Amino acid sequence: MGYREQIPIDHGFDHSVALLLEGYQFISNRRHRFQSDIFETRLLGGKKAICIAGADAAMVFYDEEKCTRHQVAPKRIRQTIFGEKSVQTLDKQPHEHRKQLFMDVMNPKQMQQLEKIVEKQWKVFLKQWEQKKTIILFEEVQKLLTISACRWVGVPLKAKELTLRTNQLVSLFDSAAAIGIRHWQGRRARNQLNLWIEQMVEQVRKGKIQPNEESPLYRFVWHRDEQGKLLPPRVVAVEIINLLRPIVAISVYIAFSALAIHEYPDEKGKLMEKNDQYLHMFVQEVRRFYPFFPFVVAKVREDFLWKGHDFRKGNLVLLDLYGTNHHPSLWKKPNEFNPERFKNWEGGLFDLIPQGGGNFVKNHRCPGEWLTILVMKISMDMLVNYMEYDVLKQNLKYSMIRMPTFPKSGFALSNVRSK
Ligand code: HEM
Ligand code: MYR
Repeated sequence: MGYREQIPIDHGFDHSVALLLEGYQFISNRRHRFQSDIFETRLLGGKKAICIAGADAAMVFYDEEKCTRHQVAPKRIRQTIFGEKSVQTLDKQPHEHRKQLFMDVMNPKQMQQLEKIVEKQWKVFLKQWEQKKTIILFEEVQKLLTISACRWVGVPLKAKELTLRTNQLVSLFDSAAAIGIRHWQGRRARNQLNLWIEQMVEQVRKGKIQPNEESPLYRFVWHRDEQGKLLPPRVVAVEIINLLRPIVAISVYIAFSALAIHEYPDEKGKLMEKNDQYLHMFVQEVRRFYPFFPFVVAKVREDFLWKGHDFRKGNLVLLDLYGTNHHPSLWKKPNEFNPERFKNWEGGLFDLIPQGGGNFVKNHRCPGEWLTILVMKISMDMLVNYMEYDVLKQNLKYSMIRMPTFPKSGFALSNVRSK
């Protein structure tokens, strides 16, 4: 028997409201208060929840013998960002089988395809921006990425649908942690998008739409589960949306990257050297530094003891992603923006975890991580080497409470021109 130690307790019946009020800092505020990378609180209707941070915490969180995702995501998350019966809610063999489908579409040929599509759309949009006095970069890039995502996945999108579908896809990730109207708009968007794609899946199965056989749409529609059965059209729709929505969400990182270039003027010169290694370091630092996905949630599968602390079957476990990306034992001067920290970085699977940690296939780590890095790199190259712009006086602060957060003004540019 190992020694046992009491986990510091955040007393009270339920802290879900505090979570919404404290946002990205909910876990770190308490970690500081308790001087501990582990504490216990109560969330989601008074359920015991153990919050943890750090690379060793990530390792235990992603140990599938210890923690599970099955029946963990609350309804508000399933009915907005995740969708019902999505890969996020599966476990063990069914998860691995479904996850392989996502990993398969991230192959080098498909990545090249995406690169071409995104580059072309930046050029198309740049021409339009040159005709306008001002633009809001965040909103424009959302549209640019909606078109790109639909082209890449194989989803037909009419020009007149662009604004509607863009807003719906954004609403899915904007609403998950919201209350009131913003949340209900997300649920409505989820229902409408499910219906749109579900009908498309049925048309593909009837041969009325014939996507390219290498496209994600084709592969997802004809994917068979471990029993050899086609997925129900609604589930295919949910997983297709699991490609479209997060590609549009990369707009948040692009807005933050533009902010970094603006706030740290030396960065622009370095990025203009067109050195792929530096571009990569810059993108990694943007993903580490700025807040996006605050934490991930699992449930204890069977009782276990970790560092002397009791984890009981059914307890919720929250892994602090933002806090781990800023953990002083992993990062020197964690609150400084410094791409140089990634020079010769020998990163592990559990330290830089803005998109989750661990193994891509066996764990729930984001299958779109490399795609995200690729799209960010293309976008930085376009911003720095293909266009010039003036940054208007505006409120570029970002909240640490609103989830997700982004520069408040959306990054307004004027006098955009090609170079
Ligand atoms: C999972 C973040 C982009 C598809 C996740 C997770 C995080 C995350 C934190 C959960 C990890 C976990 O549960 O342990 C992000 C961020 C992105 C992004 C910040 C930047 C915009 C993408 C892209 C795609 C994608 C571009 C696909 C095109 C998914 C899917 C899952 C996932 C399908 C569920 C994986 C599973 O449950 O096994 N992402 N992601 N994400 N992401 Fe991303
Ligand atoms: C995506 O999957 O769409 C990409 C990233 C979206 C990030 C949204 C972050 C705010 C939602 C917080 C929900 C917390 C759930 C555990």
